[in-house]
Amino acid sequence: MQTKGHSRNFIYTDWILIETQFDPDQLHSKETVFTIGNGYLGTKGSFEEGYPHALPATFIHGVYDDVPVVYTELANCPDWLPLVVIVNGESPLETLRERFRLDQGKILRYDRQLDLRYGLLSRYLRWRSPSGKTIDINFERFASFADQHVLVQRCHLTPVDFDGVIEVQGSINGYPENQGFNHWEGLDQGKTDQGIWLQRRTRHSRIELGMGATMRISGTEASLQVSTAPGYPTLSMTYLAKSKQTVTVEKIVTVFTSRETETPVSAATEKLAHLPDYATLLKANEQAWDEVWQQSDILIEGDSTAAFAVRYNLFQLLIAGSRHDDKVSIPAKTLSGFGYRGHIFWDTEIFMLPFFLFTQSAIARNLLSYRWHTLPGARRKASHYGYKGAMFAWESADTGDEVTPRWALGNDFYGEDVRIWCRDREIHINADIPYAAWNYWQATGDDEWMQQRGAEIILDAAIFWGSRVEFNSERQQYEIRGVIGVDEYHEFVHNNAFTNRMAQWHLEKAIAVYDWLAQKFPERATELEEKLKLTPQERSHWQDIIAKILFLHEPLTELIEQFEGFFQLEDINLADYQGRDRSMQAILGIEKTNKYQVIKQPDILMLLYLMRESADFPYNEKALQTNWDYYAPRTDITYGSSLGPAVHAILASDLGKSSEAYEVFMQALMVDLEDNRGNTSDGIHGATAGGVWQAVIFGFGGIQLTENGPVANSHLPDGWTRLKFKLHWRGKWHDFDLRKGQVAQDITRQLEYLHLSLSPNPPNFPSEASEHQTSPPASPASPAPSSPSSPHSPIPNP
Ligand code: IFM
Repeated sequence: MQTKGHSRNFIYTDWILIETQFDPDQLHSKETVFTIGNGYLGTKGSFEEGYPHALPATFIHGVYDDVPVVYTELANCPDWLPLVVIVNGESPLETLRERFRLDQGKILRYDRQLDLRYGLLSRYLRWRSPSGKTIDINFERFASFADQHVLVQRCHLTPVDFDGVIEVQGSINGYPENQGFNHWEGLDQGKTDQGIWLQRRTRHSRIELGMGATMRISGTEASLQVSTAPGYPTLSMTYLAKSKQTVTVEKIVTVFTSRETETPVSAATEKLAHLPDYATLLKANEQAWDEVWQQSDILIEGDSTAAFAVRYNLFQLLIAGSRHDDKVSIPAKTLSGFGYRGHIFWDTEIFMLPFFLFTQSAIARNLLSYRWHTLPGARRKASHYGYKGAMFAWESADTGDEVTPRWALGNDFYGEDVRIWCRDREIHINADIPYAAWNYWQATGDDEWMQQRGAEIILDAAIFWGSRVEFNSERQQYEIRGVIGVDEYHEFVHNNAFTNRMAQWHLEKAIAVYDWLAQKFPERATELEEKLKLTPQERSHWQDIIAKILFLHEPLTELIEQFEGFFQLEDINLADYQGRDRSMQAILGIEKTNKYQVIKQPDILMLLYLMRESADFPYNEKALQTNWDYYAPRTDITYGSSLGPAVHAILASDLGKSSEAYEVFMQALMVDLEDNRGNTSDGIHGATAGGVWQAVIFGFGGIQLTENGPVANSHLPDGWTRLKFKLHWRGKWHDFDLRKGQVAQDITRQLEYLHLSLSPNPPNFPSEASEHQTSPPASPASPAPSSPSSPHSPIPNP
């Protein structure tokens, strides 16, 4: 294994993250960093033997349960990790029983490794017990990528300087906690020929879970005992250990819930009874990962930190994306933490989805189908607020009903509670989801999905806008008042440019989709017209809104006002606050922040990014430069939202500001590996991970989507000598192998190139082909012809 790089906390090779020292102060953030998973569940990197204050957690997609204040949360599931090693004296009768634990005795070697290639987490330890017995212990675990219901652990034990009795206890802990709250009630437990099982049920949502476990030992004879302590079934193996002789213990766990089968316990025990051996399980897991990396990997040469860390971010997305269930989506903190309670935000569609869309489109389809399944909740929300159509939840969970907490509790006895307004006002999500659905269709040509599901999402969410806008008769324009834009530092604003333009874009696409449906699938069009009460009057209302929605922009300079009155707010020079370690909102307080021109995360710049390929208002070269110059210095990029840096990296890269682009890119890239926002313990920053992929592909790779497929006009950061990846686009794989110095940095040509025509015509291209196209590595992109009659326009945005 060749060491390639290191950071403050780790060293790593191309694929392996290595931690060589255990620091109890970083217990919780490291539990997040070493999360493993398989798209069905995620398990934090807690230790097999436990640790004081550890927060082991396994989250299974869709297993939500009620909880006060935040309505519902992903329930931490029974813990499959416990694997305890007890070193006894010379004989079983001896009373000195020393349990291996890191907070006692002496750690002589510590080495924790996460192998991204196969999702394998291992630890190599040499431990001296308080009484002086030394033992080498090597733990290994993976959540099978080949069979999502199978979880595997292995432990090699080698006494260094003693003979004696060793006991290994493997358990299932049926008392997992969500920060002090236990969601589970015990139903039953028992043993079979293969091992133990546990049956639990969530208290409110009544989701049943069945878990089974078996243990095997090799290298010695052992006696097996089964203990059925209530809620904590345990298998114990005891054997006589010899100095320098290695014994291997395997523990294999199976898990099902009533979301997949009516009889989770039988499914778990049945699978346990037919398990192949460890080597076969491992091989199947490796093959499954090989296939995925084959499509999703990014190779970077010349920058070992980026090379590893990009893969790390992709790994975290891959283990979070559900491959077999289209009723779930990826929470903001993936399946790796308690933060945001497993709720789903726009983070998924706008930040994470493009990675899946272009490399694992079946997962992208599942993610979007989740929104289709949750339309009933979105309709209930709209009707609750007095609107029509579907109003997607700002925070969504199993049903699609709004689950953003109304209040955040004050930090101390006398602190004021804070009203959270996003649930009521952060409505841009209603265009963000259709934006993603449209892009999925454009990139895949999946007409089947569009007519069955996508169209209903796009049309019903458009109906919402029709009822949400207000006509200002003085101005003779439509307005959207009382919103929170992407920039959450301003909590009650009128005519936020992002919201207004995205709503307008959405209505344009809704009309295009309706026309396409009426032409290609008239029965489905009629069905939806009836179901959604979609009348010709409604559609002409949309046209009227498209023509007359207010957009505050200065045509001469192309400067866009973030919302009405933004330019009248007090200005701020963020350089005056240099050396701070908190967000501007934390420094100024909520009320005061509202009064300043300080922005939590790119808002206008986010809009320009999303519109960059539409060649449509407001995107153009001058607009990008002008608005960057105005808004970038006013954005709290380091301490505001973690969603910001990747977006800035892409735009800075477009503008030829390569060192600035790289600097903010690194902030995004290392957000969890370096815990640079101090909240990695809450879980992986899923949106940032998705933003990292977009920054590499669309920023540094300079990928633009043309009629002839994706084309690169790369601007690789200093030091990067090679960038290699592939994209799946309209039925074909496109391989890119970009080398430094071979592509001219020509911002003018690049921006001209973005001005592709936008036509409302639906796509019309072959839906599946396996042809591979290798892009010429050295050729700068040549401007694509923009033909208004092209059946492939409009080009989707990344
Ligand atoms: O969705 C984001 C939002 O844009 C900024 N605050 C955190 C949310 C969840 O990541």
